Amino acid sequence: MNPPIPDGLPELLQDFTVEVLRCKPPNLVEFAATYFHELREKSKTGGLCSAESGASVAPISDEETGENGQVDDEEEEFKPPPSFYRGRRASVSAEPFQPTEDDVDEKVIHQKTDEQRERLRTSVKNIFLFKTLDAEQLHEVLDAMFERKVTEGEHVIDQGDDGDNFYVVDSGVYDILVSIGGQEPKNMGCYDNTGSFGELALMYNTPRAATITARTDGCLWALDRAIFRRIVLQSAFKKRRVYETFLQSVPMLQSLDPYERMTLADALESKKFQPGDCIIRQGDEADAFYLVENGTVRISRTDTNDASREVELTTVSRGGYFGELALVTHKQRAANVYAQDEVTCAVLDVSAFERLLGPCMEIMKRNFDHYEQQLIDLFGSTMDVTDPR
Ligand code: 1OR
Repeated sequence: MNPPIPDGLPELLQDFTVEVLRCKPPNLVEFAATYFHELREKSKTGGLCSAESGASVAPISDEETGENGQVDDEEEEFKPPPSFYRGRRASVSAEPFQPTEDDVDEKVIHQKTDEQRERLRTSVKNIFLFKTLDAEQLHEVLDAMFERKVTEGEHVIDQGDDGDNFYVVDSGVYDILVSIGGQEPKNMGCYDNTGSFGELALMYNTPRAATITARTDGCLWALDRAIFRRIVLQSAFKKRRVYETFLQSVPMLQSLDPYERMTLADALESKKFQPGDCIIRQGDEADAFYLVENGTVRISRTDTNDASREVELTTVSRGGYFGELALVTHKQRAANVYAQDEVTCAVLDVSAFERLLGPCMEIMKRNFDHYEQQLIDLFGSTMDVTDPR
């Protein structure tokens, strides 16, 4: 006699299989571990499952977004993504973010020498979370930041602790260690003389989601929690919210960790195009990567046999991307891209593309063979797809 099949097993395996087929994860074991871990968390908290496990997250509704795609409701309670309920005190971490909760109006000024101010200006140049600040806000933030010297081996942040400061790296190398489900912390990467960290606990009122240790002596710029929340938080948070939802739906980005998708959201900028606008011109230098948020673009290439003629190659709609080829190959633009109707793209500049989309490089490169084949089909030649002429 066959042993009885436990209740729920077929459904459990079926759901998991559907997610595997939907997400096509590069590492099945890693995906399974995360999927079942999050399923357990979900059953404990009764909460949502994040895109990391591939489980669906409701798309942002029209009522939630205004004309420019921003979240309208100022008083909305922002909940942290479930993947960050990983600290020691997971139950405490579910406290939602209240935008006005710890407002402080006083200006805080930490005096700095000219040399310090100059170093600080350089360090914050590429901090995505500061991109949404106007000149006055940025000035206030820079005034409020203070220097923190760090020695090799020092723990700047411990996973599970309460959040006090947001940090911008001035110098030094800092390891990111994450313990999932109480297991030994794993090294997830590092900040090498650049970047920022410590925003999650301040944004979502959650315990620290990672441990950050100094691999070398170094120097950080710290911003106090209350000032971070008053000046940086609202606009940055809204940007994350709007893009996170969109980014979860982009198939090419499925291999990114939810945290990596958030950082990507910080770096994106929306650009609108009118029907017929040329977004990319064949032969131009490449400076950005585009994800289609709304509308459709058409891609064409100058006919190799008749330079006055353009041959249609393909169209790309919401969730698709373009502009990666020249960035990856460091060559000129290989095709023209036009807005077919009203188009909104989320645009990533070249340095952010290189920093943030490394994990998706293989997926993009796989497409290059497809481009090559398309050109052979259209022009009958085996020319290099990366040749713009
Ligand atoms: P925090 O306030 O939680 C620790 O304090 C900081 O480490 C955190 O904010 C982030 O700024 C930073 N997952 C969570 N936090 C991370 C991660 C991370 N990387 C850096 N931090 N992951 C690594 C992604 C490459 C995902 C791990 C599963």
